Formats: sequence, structure tokens, C-alpha cells
Amino acid sequence: MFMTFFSRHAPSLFLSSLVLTVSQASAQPASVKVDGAWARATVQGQQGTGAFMNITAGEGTRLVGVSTPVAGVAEVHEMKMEGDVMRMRAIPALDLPAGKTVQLKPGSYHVMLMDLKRPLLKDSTLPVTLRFKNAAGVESQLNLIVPVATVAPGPKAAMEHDHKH
Ligand SMILES: [Cu+2]
Repeated sequence: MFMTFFSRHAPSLFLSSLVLTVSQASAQPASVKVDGAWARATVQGQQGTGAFMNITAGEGTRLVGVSTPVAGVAEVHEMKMEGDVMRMRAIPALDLPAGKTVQLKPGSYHVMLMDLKRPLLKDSTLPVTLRFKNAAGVESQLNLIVPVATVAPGPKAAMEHDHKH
């Protein structure tokens, strides 16, 4: 698991370890782990983009909010077929069942960043705060440093990384 986390981020080991450190340091959502986080790079003038990650909660909880200083609006979105058109819309909360990894990825659940205050440049990072609420209604938050990339950290890179002669 640990190795998978790093190999998926072969080109940005340093950023990955930052994410890991921050997740662990934030003791509050003791049971929530995030890996593989990335945000899609934007060009000058682009208003919105998506951020993606895998979230695993040790106890049943919900992701109830997202924020980042680089975007005026940050929402959790889902993709849904309406007739034969795929549309995305904001959802008030995303269920994180205990022990099950929920993937936020292109074409599926994602964090939508809108009203961007600056372009997200490839290989830069942005701070993102996730807010959770557990079954007892207790809120907690997790601060992440999310790397910016043009494509998802893919299995191809991981395979190359793991290849041994
Ligand atoms: Cu969206």
C-alpha cells in the first residue's frame, strides 16, 4: 500500500511525502486517509478545474466540504446521466463507508474548483482542506498539499518505476 502510493507519484516523491505527512499530522480525522491526490493543470483565463484523490475512512463518515485559497468556489461533484447526456452537479455530502476506498477521478466524483484566482501550473501545488462529519455529527478537517498535473498519475509510470533489471 505504502509502495503503491509512492510509485504512483514517481516523478514527485517530494510532493507525495508532503501529502502523507500532512495527512498523518492532522490527527483529527484519525481514520481518514487520502492518497493519489492531484489537480488538473489550467491555462491562463481558465475558470475551473477538477481535483481527484482516493479517500479511505476507517469509520463511516462523510465528506461535507472542500476549500482552497486558490478557488472562490470548491464543491464536491458527481457525474450523472440525464437522458443521454452526462452532467455534473454538486452534492452536499459524499458518503465514505468504513474501510472502503472512494475514488474521486475524472468522469466520476471529483472536487470542482471554480472561480480560480490564478492558473494552476503543472508541477506546482495547492493547499486543499477537506471537511468531514462522522456518524455522531462531529466535524473534522484534513489539510492536503495537492500536486498539479496534466494527467492522472498513471499505472504506466508506476510500472516503469517498479521495473527492475
Ligand atoms: Cu464538476
